[in-house]
Amino acid sequence: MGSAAKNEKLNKWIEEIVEMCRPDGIYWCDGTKEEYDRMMAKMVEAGSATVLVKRPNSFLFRTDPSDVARVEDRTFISTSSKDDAGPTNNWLDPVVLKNTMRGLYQGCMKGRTMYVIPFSMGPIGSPISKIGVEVTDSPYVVCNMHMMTRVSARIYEMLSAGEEFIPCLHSIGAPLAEGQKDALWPCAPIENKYISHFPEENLIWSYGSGYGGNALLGKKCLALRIASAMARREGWMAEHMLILRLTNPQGRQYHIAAAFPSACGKTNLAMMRPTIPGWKCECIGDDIAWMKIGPDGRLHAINPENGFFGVAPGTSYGTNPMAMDTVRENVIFTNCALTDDGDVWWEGMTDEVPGHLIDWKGRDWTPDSREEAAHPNARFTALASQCPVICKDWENPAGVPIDIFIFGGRRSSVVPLVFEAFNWDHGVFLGATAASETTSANIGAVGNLRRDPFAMKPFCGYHMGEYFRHWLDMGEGLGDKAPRIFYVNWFRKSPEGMFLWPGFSDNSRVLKWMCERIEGKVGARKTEIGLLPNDGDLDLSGLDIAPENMNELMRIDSRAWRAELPDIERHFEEFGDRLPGRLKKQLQELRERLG
Ligand code: O2Y
Ligand code: MN
Repeated sequence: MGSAAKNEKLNKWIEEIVEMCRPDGIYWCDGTKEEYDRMMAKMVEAGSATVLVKRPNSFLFRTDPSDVARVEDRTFISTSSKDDAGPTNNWLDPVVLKNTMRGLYQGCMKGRTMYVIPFSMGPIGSPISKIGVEVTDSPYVVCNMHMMTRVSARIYEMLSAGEEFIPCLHSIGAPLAEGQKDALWPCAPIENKYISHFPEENLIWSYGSGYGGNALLGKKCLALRIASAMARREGWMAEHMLILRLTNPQGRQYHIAAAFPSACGKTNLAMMRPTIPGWKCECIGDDIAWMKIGPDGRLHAINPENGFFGVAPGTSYGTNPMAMDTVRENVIFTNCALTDDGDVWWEGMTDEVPGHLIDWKGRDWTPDSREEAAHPNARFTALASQCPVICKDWENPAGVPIDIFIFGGRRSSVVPLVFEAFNWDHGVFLGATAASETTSANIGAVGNLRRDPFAMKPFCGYHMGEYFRHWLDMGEGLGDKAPRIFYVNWFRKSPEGMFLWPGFSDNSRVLKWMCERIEGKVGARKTEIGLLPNDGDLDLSGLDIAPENMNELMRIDSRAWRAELPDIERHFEEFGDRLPGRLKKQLQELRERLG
């Protein structure tokens, strides 16, 4: 077996995988455009990719209907002790899980090529970055990894020089017998899908799915689940957060990192164009932030990713023009509908609905069809560098200094538009109790309240109680250089069920208030739940919003907040004795303030 790197651990690992998975051949990726083009051409020839004649160098894939999203039920944090995975994770004993998975991996790459993908999460060589090597039998994964991570032959040189790496094993779990015709989207049945993490040895094993977060292992698996466990051990932070830079008319820059559960508009906020005159917003990342305390004592963040794996439905020139411009060319679309003239379409993309489409399942579709044309979790994969508002510092190896953390969720009532935490511990309490109402685009029955601490429930690679403690510890390390913490809710509704706040570009008004709080330019009124804007301090100029709607947006209903307490108590009880006493104290203080 030839190898592209002189690294004993890598080569031994690859040998073991070859022995177990039995691929027909091995291909060592180099991340070049030529490699991408060649692999994409093969997939077009095989019929699994469709060329989009209307979008230069862009392709459409349709997955198997059973393989359309992350599979949380099949995602495991496998630590020696169950307690270390905590109550928010599925756990299996590592010996048992590895045994089961070895059985599945046996011969699973027969009839296929095994690709070795060397990649960096974060700019190659940044002190905050990490190297991974993904082994996969899916050419779709290779092409997506080219965009979502930095795939490069330079990584082989770093590995040859002894650099550490995180091994990520992936198989779609669909071996081909001699002469067997391949499926357009081969994958394994749901009961054989496993997305497994072994945080004690920084190892990822994924089997059976070719989709998104299950298969592009640099993203949720490495950059969040494994990285969060590493970050705790090493004293940094791996968070499910967008990063943006806001610049005021005087040129002062503010860096904001915001955590929202899936389906709350993170990509839209990350690429927002402010409505307030003179303010500028630039995108650094839309999903993940890695943060370390720098030599200046401040928290510096990088976006470890190289691209966007964004939800297509609902994205339009109205909701996110910058995303629309990002996906004009060089894009991989997955599970979108195909137009008759060779473009993609999805629900919410245009006001006018095309008269005929091929839907995400490959069937004729008209507006009379009963099902949606694009899958609700249809995606675009595009390079971050193609975003018109990408920040010039988005690849700065030192990262950007974070001024503001924002938490939030989708709440049709109770939670006001914006408030500030009293202090770090209170901010951690807000993150730890963050909740969102479920929509058709995410988990559970529509309208259920789901506690999703720090938007990390599906992504924390260890016990969530310890994760809260880590946040408290980081606050101690940062002292008076810690970012200020805010909580927002863009989704409050009137009693008639109408959204009260316009959202999107007008969210810049809320961000401006946060920046002015930092500068000490505006005060705030102390309430039971936190610090709220004083009347007149939120810049509403040019916005046609009825005063009664503003009042409702900012209203604090103490009774409704008191009614939240039992749910927060139940939520905290889940973490048992691993729940930090300082968070119990925060809950007690909230209880007392509410009276
Ligand atoms: O369903 C998937 O595999 C993708 S999930 C995803 C993709 C990009 C950014 N965030 C998410 C998420 O679920 O938070
Ligand atoms: Mn996400």
